[in-house]
Amino acid sequence: MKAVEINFDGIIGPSHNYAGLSLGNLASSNNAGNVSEPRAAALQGVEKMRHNLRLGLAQGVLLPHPRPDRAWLERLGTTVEEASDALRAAAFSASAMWAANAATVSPAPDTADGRCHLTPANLRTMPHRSHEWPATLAQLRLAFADEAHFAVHPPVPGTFGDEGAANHMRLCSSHGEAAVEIFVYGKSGGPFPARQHVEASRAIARTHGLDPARTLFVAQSEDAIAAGAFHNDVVAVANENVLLVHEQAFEEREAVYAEIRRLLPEVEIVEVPASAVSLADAIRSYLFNAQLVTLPEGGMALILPSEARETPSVWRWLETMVAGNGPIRKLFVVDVRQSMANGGGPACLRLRVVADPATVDPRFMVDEAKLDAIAAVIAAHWPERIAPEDLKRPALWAQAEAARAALLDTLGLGELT
Ligand code: SUG
Repeated sequence: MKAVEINFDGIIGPSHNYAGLSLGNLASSNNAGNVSEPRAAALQGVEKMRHNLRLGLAQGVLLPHPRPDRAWLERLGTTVEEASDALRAAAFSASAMWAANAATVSPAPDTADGRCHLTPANLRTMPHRSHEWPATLAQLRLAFADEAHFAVHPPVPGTFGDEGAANHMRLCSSHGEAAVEIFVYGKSGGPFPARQHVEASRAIARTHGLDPARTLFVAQSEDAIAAGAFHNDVVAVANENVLLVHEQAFEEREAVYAEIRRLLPEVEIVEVPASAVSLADAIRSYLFNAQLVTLPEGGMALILPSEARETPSVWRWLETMVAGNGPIRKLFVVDVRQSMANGGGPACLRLRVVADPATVDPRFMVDEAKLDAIAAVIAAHWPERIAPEDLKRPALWAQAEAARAALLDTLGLGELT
C-alpha cells in the first residue's frame, strides 16, 4: 500500500471536565465551572471517527493519559490528596484528547533521510498541558516504532514553547510532492499568552531535516491571538494545495501569501474576509478548525463542528463558497460539543500523519468494529458527569484510572500503564 493521510484522533478521556485552565482560550474560560459529560464527550469523538471512516478516510487513535497524573504530582512534591485545587485540576485534565497538540509531523518526502519525523509538543505554556509529553512520547514510540519509516524525537527542550501540529501546516502539490512546511509562531498575544515560540519551530525544522528553502516561519497576528485564536488552527487550515485562511490570521499576510505562491505556484489560497466573517465569529464557530480532507473519489470537503452551521455569517459564507468553482466542494457537520466547550474542534481532536498504514502498529489503527469495542468500554466505564467539586473525590480518581485500564486492555496496549 502507499502512503496516505491518517487522522489519529485523541480518544476523549474519562476525566474530561471544565476547570477553565486555558487563559486565552475563550471557550475554556467561559465554560469554567460547568458540569462536563465525559461519556457523551467520548462517544461524540467516536462518532466523528466513524463518520470519517465512512467517507473512506484512514483512521487511527491516540489513548487518554493516566489521570490524575500521580507521577507528575510526585515530582512536584505532592499527592492528589494533598495538592492545591489548581494543581489537582491540572493533574486531572483530559487535555491530551486534542491530538493536534500531541506532536509536529513532517512526512517522509519532506525530510533529508526520507523518513516521517515526529516530535511531541512540550506544551510548556500551560501547566495542565506541560505534563502531557511523556505519555505522548511513549505512545508515539509504540505506534511508530518502525525505524525504517519513522523517526520519533524527544520534545524541544528549554523555555521554547511548542504546541505541535496546531501551529504547523503543510502544503504540497495534489500529488503530494513539492511540499512547503509552514510553522506559525506567536510574538505577542496582547492580554493572552503567545504559545508557540519561533525557536521551537526552528529546532523542529532542523531536527526533522527539512529543506530550509521550502520551510517558512510565519508570525501569527497579535489581533488573532488577542481575539482568542490561541493556536493557528483556529484561523487557518491547509490540505494539499489548498489553504483556507482568515484575512487576519497572519501578521504580514501579503508577504506570506507571496512567499507561498513562489514556492508552490499551484497553491489555492481561499481567504475569508473579515467583512464576511469577523474574527469573533470565526473563533465562536471554529470554522477554521474544520478538518479539510481530500475525498477518495476526488475533491475536498470540510468536516465542521455544529457551531459553524449555527453561526449565520459563517454558514452563509460556506454555502456561497461550495456553490462556487473553488476546490472545496462539500460540507459535513459533526457534533463535538463537549470538546468544543473547552476550545477543541474537529481538527484539534486529530493528528495527521502521512504514512503507509501497514507501517503503523495496528493497535493504533481503527475500523468500525474496533470503534464499536471502544464505544462499549466508554459506555461501561466513563463517568456520566463531572462537577467541579467531584475533582476532590477519590472515587472519581479510581473510576478514571479503571476506565483507562479497561480501554488499554481492550486495545491490547497494557504496556502503556
Ligand atoms: O490547549 N483546551 C485546549 C484546547 C486545545 C485545542 N487545540 C487546538 N486548537 N489544536 C487548550 O487550550 C481546556 C482545558 C480546561 O480548561 O480545563 C484546554 O486545555
